[in-house]
Amino acid sequence: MKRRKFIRSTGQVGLGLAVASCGVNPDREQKASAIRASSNGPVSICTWEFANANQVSGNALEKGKSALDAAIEGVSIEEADIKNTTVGKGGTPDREGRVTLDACVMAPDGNAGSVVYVQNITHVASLARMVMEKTPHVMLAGNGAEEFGYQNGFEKENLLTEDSKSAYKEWLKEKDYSPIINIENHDTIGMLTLDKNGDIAGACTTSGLGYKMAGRVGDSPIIGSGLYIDNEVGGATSTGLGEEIMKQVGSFLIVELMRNGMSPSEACKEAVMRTVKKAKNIEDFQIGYIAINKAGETGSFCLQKGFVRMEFREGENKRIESDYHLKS
Ligand code: SD4
Repeated sequence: MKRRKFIRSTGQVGLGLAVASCGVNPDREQKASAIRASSNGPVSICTWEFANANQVSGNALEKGKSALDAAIEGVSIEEADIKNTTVGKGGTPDREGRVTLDACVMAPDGNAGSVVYVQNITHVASLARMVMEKTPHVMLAGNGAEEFGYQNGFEKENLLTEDSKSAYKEWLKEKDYSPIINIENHDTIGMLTLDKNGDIAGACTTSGLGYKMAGRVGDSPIIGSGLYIDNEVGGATSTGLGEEIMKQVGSFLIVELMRNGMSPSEACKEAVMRTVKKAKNIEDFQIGYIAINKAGETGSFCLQKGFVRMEFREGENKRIESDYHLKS
């Protein structure tokens, strides 16, 4: 058996056992299969107020493009926007002044691709897709990912813009590392799409935490943490302090909770509550999740006030404020 096939099949066995051991409630299972049977696409949702990106994705879906094509088209808008200092070109650098990008994608067939620590390519979600489609691997890092990109037509670019460079020079004066909740450090774009065929895909792309340690990689490119799709159930993606999201494998957790009957909002809330139970200093950071199920129902939940999602449905692109845990 080929390695990839082996991994996929053992993964499925593992999942089956996990579900069996939690005990599937027959009512919930019935509800879940009814939801799976009635898809209401197309729908596109994304983290934060990336209205333009979500509109582009929504328009692509309306034109009949696939969920994966639409998600990547959508997030590419933010990767190319040099005014956005948390995604793609123009992203805030690490403490050594290097911009390092992370991204992943997941397709309706369960395939996944990811790149981490990419320093000279803007469209890392497309690069992650290429890893998924053209290599026997899921994740490529650093120079290897870049070399693979150049061999496949990606352009080498300097991602540090003049604005990011001067902000970095300012930062060097104090070298203070205290992320500001909901501001510069928390604008990763995670996007989930449900196309006209009822298929679900997603993409997540970021420059990670601003002024992070050299070599640091967050949740965004980690399949299961920053993004997870199971086309039989739904998808989830995250934003916020990656260290806390990774510890709960948050996006995978949300999809499994939806599989067992929770609505997207309930599942996002439960994932945040796992962090609330275990993490220290929850007042000092933000985490937020968005999710979609097979019926096109969506939801979100976050730790602190201030997280929003965009939602495109029936030609309308709406800003929706997320419910949150820390209410004073
Ligand atoms: C990270 N989760 O690298 C990302 C940061 C983020 O909005 O979401 N910013 O930890």
